[in-house]
Parts: sequence; structure tokens; C-alpha cells
Amino acid sequence: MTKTLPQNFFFGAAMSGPQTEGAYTKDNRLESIWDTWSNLSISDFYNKVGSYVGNNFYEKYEDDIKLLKSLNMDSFRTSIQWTRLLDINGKINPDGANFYHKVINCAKENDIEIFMNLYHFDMPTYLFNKGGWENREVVEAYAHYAKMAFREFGKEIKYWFTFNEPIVEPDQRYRHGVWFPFIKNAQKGINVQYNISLAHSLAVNEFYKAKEQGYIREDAKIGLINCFAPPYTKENPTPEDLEALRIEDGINNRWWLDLVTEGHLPQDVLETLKQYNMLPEMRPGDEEIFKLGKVDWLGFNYYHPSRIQAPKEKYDANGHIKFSDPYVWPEAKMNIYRGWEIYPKGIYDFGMKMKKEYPNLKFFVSENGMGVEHEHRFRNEAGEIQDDYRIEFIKEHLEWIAKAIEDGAQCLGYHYWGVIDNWSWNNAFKNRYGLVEVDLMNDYQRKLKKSAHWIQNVIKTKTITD
Ligand code: BGP
Repeated sequence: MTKTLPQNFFFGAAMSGPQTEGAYTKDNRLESIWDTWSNLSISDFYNKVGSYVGNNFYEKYEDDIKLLKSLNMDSFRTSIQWTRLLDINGKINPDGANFYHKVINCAKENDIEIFMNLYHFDMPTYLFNKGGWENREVVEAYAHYAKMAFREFGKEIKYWFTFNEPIVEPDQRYRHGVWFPFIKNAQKGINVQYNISLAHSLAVNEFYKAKEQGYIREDAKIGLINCFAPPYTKENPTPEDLEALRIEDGINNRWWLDLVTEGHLPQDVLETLKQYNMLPEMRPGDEEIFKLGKVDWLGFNYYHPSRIQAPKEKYDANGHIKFSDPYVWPEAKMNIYRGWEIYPKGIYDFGMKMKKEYPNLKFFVSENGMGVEHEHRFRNEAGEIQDDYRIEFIKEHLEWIAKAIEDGAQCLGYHYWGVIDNWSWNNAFKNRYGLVEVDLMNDYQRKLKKSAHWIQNVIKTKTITD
């Protein structure tokens, strides 16, 4: 049966400053941790394409915003780059601010709502050199940055977000060591996660202060975006599998969900960390700070489920406690290019979990998408990429969203990740996510793929067709 979405369901694009803007030295922009990594070891990036260019949104933002409009989209999320907005003394960099004002104005002229995020894995290098998220001074610096952004753009932006996927830097940089500075230390992972939670809470506090002081429009809302999908385990789990599920769900999901709904971290997770002597440094007054962290709503990024089981060994090669091992579901359908499982029902399960456990919190799907390598294979004679696999991917996810809404989930909208092909961290342009192709050989020219025409119609009719 053809499914429909509510008429007021919003549709748009998800993107980020560091993955689209490029122009990395323009406007006196400061160096970010991505530029530093690119400078240190360009071979770590696919085809040696570092953080410098994005998809040239800096030059093309007017056309891109019009393009989103032509696809019938009504909103998009991007992020301010801390490195572009503030100088090294924490003062507004007027050229950087001017760029974002121009983008915001252009969106307004095209009747597109911007969702503005403050941080997308892009620490300024001078702060990383002071210890980054390991250092409380940097937490304070982030709260200051948030304050400056609220004051500068508060009258123009309705939807603010403190962080995109705050779990990713603790994991990628500090626990698993796959991103610069390649640290593999579970304790550091927890310390950094804790400090980011403080930073989030302080930024929310700055939001309300700025609102009280009249810098922010009355109808503005603040939120957090994360990949909140709860993990799954085997069909007939042992008590140890269930224990692995509890702690992994606790660290990755409930940690943030409890923080933003109840203003504290989950007690059972803190107790487990204590049991293994892994508590982060907790200072008097921190609990009061966490109480400030409640938000108006959530962004839910969903690409794939996580599947886990009890760990075979209690400690990893570095002598750190292991809470789980991955579980490979024999029936998993994979996106082989990214190595991620495709499981559209996960989006529904999350909606039902929210309905049951956090009934007052509304959310939207803030990222969902499919990255595919070598898409030029799928060009038709007219040169258009026939990305039927992407249409199928989005369609199945939208169908589960429609069902979740029917069953009572408060899901308000959907942002497709990367509507226009963009730079994907160390994968650079390996896997393309776009509904719109970016021609890297030809001045980043944009070309619609088949999926762009398809989504145009889905958005217009709010009907999920083939
Ligand atoms: C999300 C990030 C995005 C984006 C996306 C796709 O986790 O918020 O920044 O990159 O994943 O992942 P990737 O680019 O690694 O393929």
C-alpha cells in the first residue's frame, strides 16, 4: 500500500560546514583539526583529498539553496565553523560572520528554513593543541563560542543545535583511534564524552541567557543531534549479551537522552564505570551544569543499526575493559561501499522507543543516506546517474517513518544527508551520498541524479511512490 506522510512533515537537506564550504583559508579562517590532519598525512585521505575544498559551497551557496528549493525542500541544516566565526582571541571574525549572514539571507529569500548546528567534529587546532575536549578550558571556550554565535545570529535563526553526533569524536579519535590523533584509550574516550556533555549543557545555558537578554528570537528552539539508534543483540541472548546491550546502549544513547530530557547522566552507566575504576574527573558543580542540558527536541541521524553481543575477552589489546563485541546478523543486507548494514526498520524501532520512554520529546530524522562508490557506472546515455538503489533506500526508510508516525511517534521531518555530494572526512569523495552529483573535474558542477527527480515528487505529494 502506498504510504503518505503528514502534510506539515518537513523535508530538506543535512550538511555541515567543514564538509561543504571549502575556502579553508578565506576570511582569515583558522586551522581546524581536519586541516592539521590533512597537512600531516594527506595519504590518510581517499585519493589524497584533504579538508580543503568541501564541495565549494562557499562559492556556490546561492545556486545550492535555489537547487534545494527546486527539489521542493523547505529546510536544510548546516553548521557554523568555529574556525571561521571566531578569531584566536574568541572575538567575532567579521568576514567569517559575513559569510554566514549571506547564507542565512539567501535561505530566507528562497523561503528555506536553516537549522544551524554549532559543532560538527571540527575543533580549532589552537584549542586542540591545548588538549581539545580533554581540557576543561576548551569546554569553556566552546560555551563562549556558542554565546557569540547566539548573539550574532540569534535574530535570524529559529532552530539551533549544540552538537552533531557528540559520541563520534570520543569514539573515533579517543577510543578506537581511527581519526587523528589516533588515541586508543577507553578512559580518555569517557573523559572526552563527559566534557562534551558539559559543553553541550553550558551552550544550552548560553542559549537561554541570550534569549532572556533579547539576542535570540522568541520562537527559537535548541536541540541536540545524535545517532541514537539502540543496539540489537542475538535472537536468544544470554544474560551476558543483555548486559553488553545495557552498557553499550547506556554509553552511546541513554547517556545523551537522559542528559537532554532529565538533565543528568544515567546512574547505571556511572555505577558500571565506577566498578571498573573508569569514572571521569567529576568536579563539584558538574551536576548543576548537567541540569542545564535539557533541550526542546532532537535530531536523530540514522544510517545503520548497531548489533552487539557479550565480549569474548574482558580486555582489549591495550588492556582496556571491553563491554561488547560486534554481532554479525546472518541476514544483514549490507551497503558494501561503506560497510554499513541497511536496516530501515531501525528507524521505526527508534520512533517506538521514543514514544514509550521519552513521550514528550519530539524529533526529526536529521540524517539518513546512502553512500555509493564509482557511481559513474550508473550513468544513462544522457549522462544522468540512475541511482535506483538510493531511491529504494530512501523509500524504505520513509515508509518506516510513515508507519512510526501512524503508530504514534512524534517525528516531524526528514533531512537527507548530503543532498549534494560532499566531502566525507577521510573517505573524501569515495562514497557519494548526493541526489545531486558534484563533478570534481569540472569546477564542482552540480548535476541531478535520478533520485533528485524522484524526491521532488515525493516531497510535493507527501506520498512515497516507487
Ligand atoms: C554522519 C556524519 C556526517 C556524514 C555521515 C556519513 O555520521 O554526521 O558528517 O559524514 O555520517 O558518513 P561518512 O561520511 O563517514 O560516510
